[in-house]
Amino acid sequence: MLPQVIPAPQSLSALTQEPLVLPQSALTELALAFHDWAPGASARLTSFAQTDGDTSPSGSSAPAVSATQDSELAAQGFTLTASNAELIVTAADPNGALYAVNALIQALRTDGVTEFQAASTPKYEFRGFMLDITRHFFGVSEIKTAIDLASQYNLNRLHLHLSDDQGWRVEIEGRPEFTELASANDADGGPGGYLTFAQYDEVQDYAQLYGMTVVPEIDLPGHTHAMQVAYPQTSPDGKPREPYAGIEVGFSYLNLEGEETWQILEDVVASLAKHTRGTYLHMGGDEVLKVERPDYEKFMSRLGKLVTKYGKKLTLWHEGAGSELPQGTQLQYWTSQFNQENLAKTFDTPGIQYIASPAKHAYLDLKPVEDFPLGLTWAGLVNLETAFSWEPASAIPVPAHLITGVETCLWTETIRTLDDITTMILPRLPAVASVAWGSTGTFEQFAQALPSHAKVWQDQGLAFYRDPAVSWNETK
Ligand code: TNX
Repeated sequence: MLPQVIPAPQSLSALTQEPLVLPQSALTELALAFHDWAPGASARLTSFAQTDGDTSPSGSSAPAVSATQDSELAAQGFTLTASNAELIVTAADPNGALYAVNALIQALRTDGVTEFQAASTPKYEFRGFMLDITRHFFGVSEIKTAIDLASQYNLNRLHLHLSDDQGWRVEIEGRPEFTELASANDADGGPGGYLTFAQYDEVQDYAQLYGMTVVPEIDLPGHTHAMQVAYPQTSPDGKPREPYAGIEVGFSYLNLEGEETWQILEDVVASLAKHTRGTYLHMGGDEVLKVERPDYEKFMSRLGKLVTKYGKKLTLWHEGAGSELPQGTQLQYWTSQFNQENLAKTFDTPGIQYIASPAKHAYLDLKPVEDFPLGLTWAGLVNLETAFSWEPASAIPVPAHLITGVETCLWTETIRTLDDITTMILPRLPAVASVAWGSTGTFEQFAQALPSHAKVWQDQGLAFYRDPAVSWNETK
């Protein structure tokens, strides 16, 4: 049997029909070979070898093991030869090494796997997962589980939605009111919470080990009710506000020109830039329904300059298109409902890139079937096949050469627990991850690979959805 690897490598073939049997010592030796240059690959392989490694005596059958960095390979790419005589990895960089390890571990979890070789490189440099920790707060432990799953399917960005109407979720230097006054609330009145600087750092450490860069989002100038609970002076009417526990969107917006608004925004951007290791800050820009377009664009242009002043690059939802934006801005396309008329203005502006997150394929908060207990339906249903079978350049009205990434999003209006999170992202996250990687396999092949993955989720106690397109018979 060929290894059931997701995302499917562009090249994967059996070397022989011999079963692949690697002793634990070979895996440990490979982990050691990664140790100095690919710590995430090393850590993941070490923990796999300890829990699942074949402990049969290695004896004379131990394969020759090597792991080398090869800068000739395309970024994040790898090659892997796994036979009973040789276990050889070459990788462009630490991410490529991690993705080789992901493939190897998935192969060793495939029943009756034969000796094989694989080679693969990602189609899109940017492969993201967004978690909304605002509508319902999720802390370090749930975020780490999300990082584990996303990085096992070769995603390399963790976008955290950190502010919205319902709550403010990260500390800001010099502005303690954000977390003191505006974080103790969830969408249904739950207890909320926020990340301290130390916790934000802990999340970044863990993400970095597993090849993921954190992209923090503060959503402006709409979705700002929580900010106005903390700082009423940022509201158009300046009046105090009570915490909001509903799930409506589009009602809140800032006093766009207020001096105090901009003093507070400057503190927010300065603090976020200081504590964020990655290049990009996401400043939102979506669903600003009560502001005139020229005022919106003026605000966005000023905000872009502020982000530049603090040494970072800007990401916005695609409503930002049409504003004057700094070089290198990323626009994240999500729906055909807004701002289609301004997209083309960006196509000739040098240095504007697009991330494809079309809701009708990539939003994992949408229900997979009508009667699903969790999720929303505003952009239709997203079943497993819908999440897998799409082409970014056809799914969004943007020229292919401007699309540099794919991101899948989990909004949490109806998501309250870790089980809810994993039920929504498993197995659809691996489906969108396959699109982001540019896997060439068919949906049938993908569906056939899933049961061996689901067995692992089950062993780890992770809830998942048994989409009817898959024969889940390997699992209970
Ligand atoms: C639209 S996606 C939103 C979010 C909601 C989501 C629910 C986007 C940029 N805005 O505020 O949570 O739909 O699917």
